[in-house]
Amino acid sequence: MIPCRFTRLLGAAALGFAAQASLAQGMLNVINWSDYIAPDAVTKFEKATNIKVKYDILDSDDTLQAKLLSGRSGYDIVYPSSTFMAKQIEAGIYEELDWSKIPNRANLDPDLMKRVSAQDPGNKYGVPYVWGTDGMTVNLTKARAELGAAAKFDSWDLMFKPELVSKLKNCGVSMVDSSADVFPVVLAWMGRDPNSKNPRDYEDAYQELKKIRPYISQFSSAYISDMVSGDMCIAMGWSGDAGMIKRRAKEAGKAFEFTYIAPAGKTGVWFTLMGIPKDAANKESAYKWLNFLISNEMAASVTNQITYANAVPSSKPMIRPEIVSDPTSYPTAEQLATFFVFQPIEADISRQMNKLWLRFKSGR
Ligand code: N2P
Repeated sequence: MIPCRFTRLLGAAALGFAAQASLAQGMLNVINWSDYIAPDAVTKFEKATNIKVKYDILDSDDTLQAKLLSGRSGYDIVYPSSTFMAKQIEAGIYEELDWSKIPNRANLDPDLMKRVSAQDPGNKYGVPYVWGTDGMTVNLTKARAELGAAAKFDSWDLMFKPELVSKLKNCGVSMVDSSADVFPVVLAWMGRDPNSKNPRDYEDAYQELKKIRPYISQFSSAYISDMVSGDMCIAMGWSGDAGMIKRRAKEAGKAFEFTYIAPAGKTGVWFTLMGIPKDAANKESAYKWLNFLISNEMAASVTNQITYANAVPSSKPMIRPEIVSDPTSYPTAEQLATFFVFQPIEADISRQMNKLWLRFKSGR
């Protein structure tokens, strides 16, 4: 039997080694959305930097925000939507970036930086990652069978009109679990200001949503596989996910025809940013990650995999032409001119929205 003192010593040595290894190797704790990075990005980063990455998945801006506001989140890199980050910046939770540690900043699109600076003044806290629109991915093969050959696929009516969405109930209706996405587009569809500050508008939008509640099969931000398998035939969600649905369905040999609808004049553009929480334990590693992700190679690789438009114009020659030319990923200038930009939501409206959202989801 090994003497107890000896085992204790062994244990201590092992612990010492582990601590040393992680010190020498460096650590990085990342939390990002599902299907939102090139699958080999983490291993490439680990190889290039000798930093070990722990990678978690988030399912909504609301849950990320709860983690960030509850004190120490434990993350070194987070991926909020710019509208949420704007409020989180006000709450003082982010590290002011030392851009000198991100030399690839030179790659970032100046126009995009300017747009983002409306929500992150002076671009002090956020590094633009990718951007996209809200819309609907539709399995035309299945939806046509329910709605008839004459059905039109160009407006939110498909999702928000009870007489239409009720017909899709059979083949599966998915909606993002995000009040900050759904309320603005419902308001736009109703002809109201999508970024309204009037509580009355949200109450009215809720009344519309209530009518379609019986026909919604699931609330989810990770609906790609449900669309690929055919379990859902319409998903209110985001642009790049549509590209992935199309590709994965093809790879899986599914004979479905898919389309993405971003209704002209009735939907919005959003930006995902990367930020470092103030209390991050591994800030130097975090800077390396930021710089790595906006290199031409990585930015191209991310867009090639997830089909979301990135913030690095010089990566375009490396992006597959069918993605760059697809208005799902890169809306045309004419489309963009009709789209609104999602704006940060004030605390009182946000509280009201969350309350209505819970009521809506639970069917009350
Ligand atoms: C997840 C996409 C997240 C987009 N696949 C957030 N607006």
